[in-house]
Amino acid sequence: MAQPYETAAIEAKWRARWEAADLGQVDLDAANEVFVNLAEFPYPSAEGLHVGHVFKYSGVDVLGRYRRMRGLEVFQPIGFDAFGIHTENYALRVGEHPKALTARTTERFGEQMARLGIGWDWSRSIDTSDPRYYRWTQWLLVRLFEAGLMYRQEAPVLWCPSCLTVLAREQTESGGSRCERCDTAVVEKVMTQWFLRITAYAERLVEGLEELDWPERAKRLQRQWIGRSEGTEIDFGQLVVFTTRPDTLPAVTFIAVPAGHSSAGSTVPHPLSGVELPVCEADYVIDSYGTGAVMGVPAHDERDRRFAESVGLTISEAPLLNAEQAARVGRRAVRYRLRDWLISRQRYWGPPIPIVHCERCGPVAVPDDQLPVALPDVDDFRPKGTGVSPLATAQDWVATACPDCSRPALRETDVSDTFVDSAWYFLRYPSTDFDDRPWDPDRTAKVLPVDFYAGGPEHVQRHHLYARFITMALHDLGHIPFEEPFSRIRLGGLIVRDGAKMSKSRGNVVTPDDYLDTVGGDVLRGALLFSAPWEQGGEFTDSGVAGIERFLARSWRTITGPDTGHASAAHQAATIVAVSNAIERLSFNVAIARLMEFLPAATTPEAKRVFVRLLAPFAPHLAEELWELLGENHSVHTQPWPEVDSSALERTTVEIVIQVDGRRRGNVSVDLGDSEDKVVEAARRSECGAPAGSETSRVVYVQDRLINFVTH
Ligand code: ANZ
Ligand code: ZN
Repeated sequence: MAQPYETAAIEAKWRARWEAADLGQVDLDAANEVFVNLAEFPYPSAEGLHVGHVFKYSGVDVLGRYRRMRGLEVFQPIGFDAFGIHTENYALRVGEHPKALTARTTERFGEQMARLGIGWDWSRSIDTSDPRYYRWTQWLLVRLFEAGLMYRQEAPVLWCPSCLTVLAREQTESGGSRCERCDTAVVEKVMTQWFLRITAYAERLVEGLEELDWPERAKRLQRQWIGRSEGTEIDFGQLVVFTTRPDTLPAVTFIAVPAGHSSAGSTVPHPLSGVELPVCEADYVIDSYGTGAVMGVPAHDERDRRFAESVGLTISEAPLLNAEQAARVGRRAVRYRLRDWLISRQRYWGPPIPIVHCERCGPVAVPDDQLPVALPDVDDFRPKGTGVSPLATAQDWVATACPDCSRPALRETDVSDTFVDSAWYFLRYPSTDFDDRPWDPDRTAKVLPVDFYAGGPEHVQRHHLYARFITMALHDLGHIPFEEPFSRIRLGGLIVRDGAKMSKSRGNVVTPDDYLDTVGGDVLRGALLFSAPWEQGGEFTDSGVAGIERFLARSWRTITGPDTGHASAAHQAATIVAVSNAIERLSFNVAIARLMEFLPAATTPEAKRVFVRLLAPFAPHLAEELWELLGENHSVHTQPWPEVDSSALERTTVEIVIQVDGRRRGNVSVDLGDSEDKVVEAARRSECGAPAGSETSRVVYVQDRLINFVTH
């Protein structure tokens, strides 16, 4: 069997065979239990995949292939988040129509993913810019409008003078001052815009986190973003303030309001002393937080002190109220930092918001049987900067009849935010074969929610939050049976090069093509996964690529070589356990290291069959070829995962010490090598007083030894 390992030929051969056999496809109706293994779908807003994508998708694919071999029906769909500002800005830059661009780039992305051997179910792919998809995005908005969860309001909004559109606060950086897409300083404008009432769900969005299997970091980020605050509302005459320090009331010497507030310049009475206090304009008061007015306590609050000193206001050292007195000065109130979600975009490349404006009836939703409201073709799709979308230039399209009274009326010309498209896309995947409904109720109940979601930390405060809100709203409106979309989330780390994030300006960008053409898909995915634990991210180096290249070549030689050795049952069992555990905790680098270490022992027919199956999730093409050369039936990817001979196993569990703020509270027994998340869970289950997520500020985990919950 001494044949050369011809990577390119082998990979092309299996790609074609898998495609013909629809290997990625799962019959959702016939399946018993479906495991939804989901990765965030890409914006096709570049010429091809980034190695960061390759790292993320390869990890998801390893997990999916592994679970399939463990006997689960794994549904692993992919699509394209093609509508929206990301794609449109790229189209503007390269001077191509976004529709033509999307057609080209989605094709490219698909090709690259196939060359990486990523086993998506392409039969259920979606493209958010396809009318067959956005018809249902519009349907969703109509449902929200009917339920009072979508409304139109004049409000100060953030406008990007470069992207020429308003942005959600979530799409700005540096505390709402810069556009996240182009880094231009944003300006405030007062405009009439569409909003989704996410604030109605603020409480549930906080509470629901408790039950989810998400990294603590993701929960913390969402909690911070929602910004729940318990405080007191106190009346100062006609003005109401929100404070978390009612005990400081005696020391209040002024009231601060935002510039332009109607009470600025007047005075209001102190509720205890009756003394008239000045109402001052201060730029640190946020109009939309709390009650929009702050009681100024310069003796106890740093910002108030600086302000009082700068404008010469009195500072009072009056004694604080005790707890009992403080409870009587106002009303308990809960306030949130979260604002309603601004979804209007004065752009071209998105779903037209499905509303008609009638002089007599006001804004009227487009009836379901007239959806989709197709995006009109316009000659010039560039944003105009006039505050209206380029859709307004399509006059024949704008002029329509009111769905209610049939009089002449005008279409809404704004399109909706791209985050609306992605807030529900996972609901569509299982039901792409239905054109008369957004999702089929039975299919949905059987397949969803998503079992595993591979995300990016940059999406926690937006996409993940929006998807949770939309899921809760759809649940309440009776459209789906669950309230949380993603039972388990893990956040992928960043791949860097030369110690730095890849960027054009640094000149350290590597493209997957450079490697796909030379070393092939198996080596590229292996090299990325070997660089670091998936959740941590790591460094992409050419020596890493060379290392995996050597390992796969050695695998080829050993497996196609003579049966000589004598394998140890204990070694084999320990390898199977270690590789399985490492995959479960997404430490693919550790799994590959165990395979490297086991390879020299894979010299008996039995050990070779074990090795090739363990290798299959990582190097799908090579493993398939080796499986065939071993005389086995197609396909290695549908084989059962190797069984562990438990009598051959040595120690695999360890006792972990549980601490709270450094004090020992007990012990818990876990599997050797368990992840932090698993140990956190086990510690909480053990009832030794490990605090809940909301009470934990930080967790310190020393692998296989100790876990410390920090609560302050
Ligand atoms: C008096 C006071 C005294 C306050 C003191 C703090 C310390 P969190 O915890 O984030 O909810 N505040 C209330 N509304 C505000 C607004 N619209 N813009 C800016 N600041 C606002 O913060 C609540 C505290 O932030 C409130 O409690 C209020 O200042 C301020 F020694 O009231 B405090
Ligand atoms: Zn009308």
